[in-house]
Amino acid sequence: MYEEIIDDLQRRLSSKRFAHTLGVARAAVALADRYGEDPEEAYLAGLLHDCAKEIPLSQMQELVDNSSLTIDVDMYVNGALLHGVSGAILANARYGVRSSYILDAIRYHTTGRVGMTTLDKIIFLADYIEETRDFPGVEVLRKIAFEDLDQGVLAGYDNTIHHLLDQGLSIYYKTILGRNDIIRRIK
Ligand code: DGI
Ligand code: FE
Ligand code: FE
Ligand code: FE
Repeated sequence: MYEEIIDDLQRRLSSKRFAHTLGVARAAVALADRYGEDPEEAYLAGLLHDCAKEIPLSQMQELVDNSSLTIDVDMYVNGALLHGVSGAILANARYGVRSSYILDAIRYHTTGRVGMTTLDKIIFLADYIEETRDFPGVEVLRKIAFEDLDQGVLAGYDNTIHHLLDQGLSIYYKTILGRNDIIRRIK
């Protein structure tokens, strides 16, 4: 399935990012099986989630400028945040994805959002737990991800926020709003 997309991604991504991409697609299928989502949609969203990750920030911004999307400035100036939005635009324009369910999962894979869909959560989590990831705590996160999807997403948020605090980086406000929303749903 999706051989043309896979070949194109292999040409456009570094080998490390390409391996990560295949890992996310596979992890997304496993999570889709566990949580009753369509495995093909999960696979495609996983394949394309980082398709814009390695283009220059100026090109990510150009994709946004030429789209109908409006983005707040905190996200617009930060490629770590903007590549999801730009990736969703590219998934549509270059790879022909028309499903807004899939495009949104790509768009929100880094920050999450208030009211995440099941596919949003699957891609958000697959990004952390895929087979090439080996940060401290990844095994625990893998276990939680297959026990309870919302608890997994919360653990993912907490991991990211810990990391940002440790590095002295800013925390995008919608990341906080997304985490608060998951906590509200768990209770
Ligand atoms: O693209 P990946 O490296 O596979 O993973 P990602 O899209 O989940 O995260 C990309 C980067 O974004 C990662 O280095 C951490 C950073 N990030 C995630 N949430 C926030 C953030 N950076 C800021 N400043 N604020 C956030 O809320
Ligand atoms: Fe990403
Ligand atoms: Fe990723
Ligand atoms: Fe991530």
